[in-house]
Amino acid sequence: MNKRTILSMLKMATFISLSSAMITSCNSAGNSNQKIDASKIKVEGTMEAELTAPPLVPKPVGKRAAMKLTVNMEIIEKEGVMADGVKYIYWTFGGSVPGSFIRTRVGDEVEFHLKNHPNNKLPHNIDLHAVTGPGGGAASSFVAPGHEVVFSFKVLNQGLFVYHCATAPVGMHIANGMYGLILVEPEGGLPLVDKEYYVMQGDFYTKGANGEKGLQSFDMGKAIKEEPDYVVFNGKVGSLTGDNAITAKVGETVRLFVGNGGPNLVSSFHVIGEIFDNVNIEGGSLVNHDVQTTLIPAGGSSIVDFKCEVPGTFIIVDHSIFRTFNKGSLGMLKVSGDENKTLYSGKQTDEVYHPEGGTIQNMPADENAVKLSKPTTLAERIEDGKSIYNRTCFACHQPTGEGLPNTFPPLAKSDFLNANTTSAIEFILKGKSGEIVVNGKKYNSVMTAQVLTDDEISNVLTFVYSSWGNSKKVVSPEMVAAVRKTIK
Ligand code: HEC
Ligand SMILES: [Cu+2]
Repeated sequence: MNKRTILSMLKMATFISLSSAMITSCNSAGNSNQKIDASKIKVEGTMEAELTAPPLVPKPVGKRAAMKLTVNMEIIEKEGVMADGVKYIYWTFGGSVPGSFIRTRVGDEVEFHLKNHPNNKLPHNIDLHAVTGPGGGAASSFVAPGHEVVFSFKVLNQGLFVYHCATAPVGMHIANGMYGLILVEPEGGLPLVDKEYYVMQGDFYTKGANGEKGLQSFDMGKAIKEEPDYVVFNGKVGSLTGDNAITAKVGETVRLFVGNGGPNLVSSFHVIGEIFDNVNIEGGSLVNHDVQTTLIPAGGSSIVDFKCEVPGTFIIVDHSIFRTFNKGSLGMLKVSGDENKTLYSGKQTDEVYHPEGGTIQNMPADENAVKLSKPTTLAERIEDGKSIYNRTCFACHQPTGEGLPNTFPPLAKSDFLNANTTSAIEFILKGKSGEIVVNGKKYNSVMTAQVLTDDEISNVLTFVYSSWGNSKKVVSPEMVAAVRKTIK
C-alpha cells in the first residue's frame, strides 16, 4: 500500500464519520450519505416508470427495491402559448416544458426508450446528468423523426438531475424547451412530505419583444447575447398563477423539486414569505437549513422543503427581480386554512405582487394579430417561406443559410442548390443521407424529411433562392407536386 492510498483512505474515513455525524444531528431531506457502492446493488423485478408533466411529480419510491425501470419518452415538437396572444414552437420531451419528470432510486437499471414523433422536423437526443457514461447518453440516443432508440444505464448517484437535448445547435434545442428533471432517491426514499411539486425555470428568446403578439420564432442573436425576452417557470408566463397555482393547506409540508434549464441564466430561487427549512444544495445530498434564496445554476437543480404555517398566497420568484415583474418568472403557492395571528397578523392583499410591468396585459387586443390568409403575391410567398425557414430549416442550415462546417451544408450561394431544384425539393420531401459536395466541400450527414405541404415547400424554397446571393429562382407548388409524384 503506497502513501497515496493511505492518504485517500484517511480522507474517506473522515468523510464517512463527518457524514454519519450529519445524519444523526439532522434527519432532513435525504441525508443518507453512507457511500454504498450503487454499482453492486442487484435489481429485483421490472416496472414501467410513471412520468408526469409539471407541476406534478410521480409517487415517491418509498421502500421499494432497485428495479429494472423502463422509461418511455416521446419527443414532440408543437406550438404552445408563451404568454397572452404569444405563440411559440416548443420542442418537448413528453409534450410539456419542462419535460416529463422521471423518478428513480439508487441502483435502478433504466432502460430508456426515446421516440421521435414522425411529424417532428428534427433529430434530437438526450443527455441525462444522472448518467455515468459518454455524453450522459447523448452519444447513444441520437434519434431521427419516426424512429425510436433504446439505451440503458444504472443510476449510481442520488440527487435531482437535469436532462436536456444535446443535438446541434445545442443551445437552440435547450432554448426551445428541451429539458427536464430526473430524480434519484436514496435507498429508502426521501423523507415523506405532504405535497411535492415540479418547477423548472427557463429563459426564452423571441424575434419580437416581450409581449409582442403572434407566432414568435427563436432569436439566435439574443440567445448568444444572453438577453431573453421571457424568463419563466414551467415553459410559459402564468404556468403557476391564478387557477394554475400550486396549493397546500396550513400545517402541511411542501417540497419543491426545482430545476433550471437555462440555457443561459442562473436562478436566484425564492418563495416570498417562506423560509426553506431544508435545501438539498445543487440537488445533491448536502442539506442546508433556514435558507431564504437558493442559487440554481443553468443545468442544475435544488430540492427545497418547508412547512406552511399560515394561509395566503406565496409568490415564487427568481429574485433577480426584473425577470419576475417584467419577464414572467412568477408563480404562486396558495395555502388555505385558518389564520394564525401569533405567527402572522397582517392585512394581506393579493395585488401587491401582481406584475407591475404589465406589458402583456396592456397590449390592445388585436394589435399585431397573425394574418391567416393564404399568401399569393411573390412578396407574400417569400415572407411566408421565411417564417417556414425560421421554424424548420434554420436549426440546421443556420439563420442566414451559412450552414455549420462539416455538419450542415450552406444554402447561401450553394452551387448544389442553385443547380438542382428537383434535388432540393426531393431532399425536403424524402430527406437525404450519404455524401454530397457543396461548394467544393464534402458533407456526409443526415437531413430529415420535412413534413410540409406543396405550398409550404414552394414558398420556403422560393425564399431560400431569393436570399443570400442565390439565383432568385421561383419554385411553384406544381413543381413540388410533380416531384412528389415521382417518389412514392
Ligand atoms: C436536421 C437538419 C436539417 C434540416 C431541418 C434541414 N436540412 Fe437541409 N440538409 C441537411 C443536411 C445534413 C444536408 C446534407 C445531407 C447529406 O450530407 O447527405 C442537407 C442538404 C440540403 C440541401 C442540398 C445541399 C445544399 O446545401 O444546397 C438543400 C437545398 C437543403 N438541405 C435545403 C433544406 C431546406 C429548404 C430545409 C427546410 C425546409 C432543410 N434543408 C432542412 C440538414 C437539414
Ligand atoms: Cu433536440
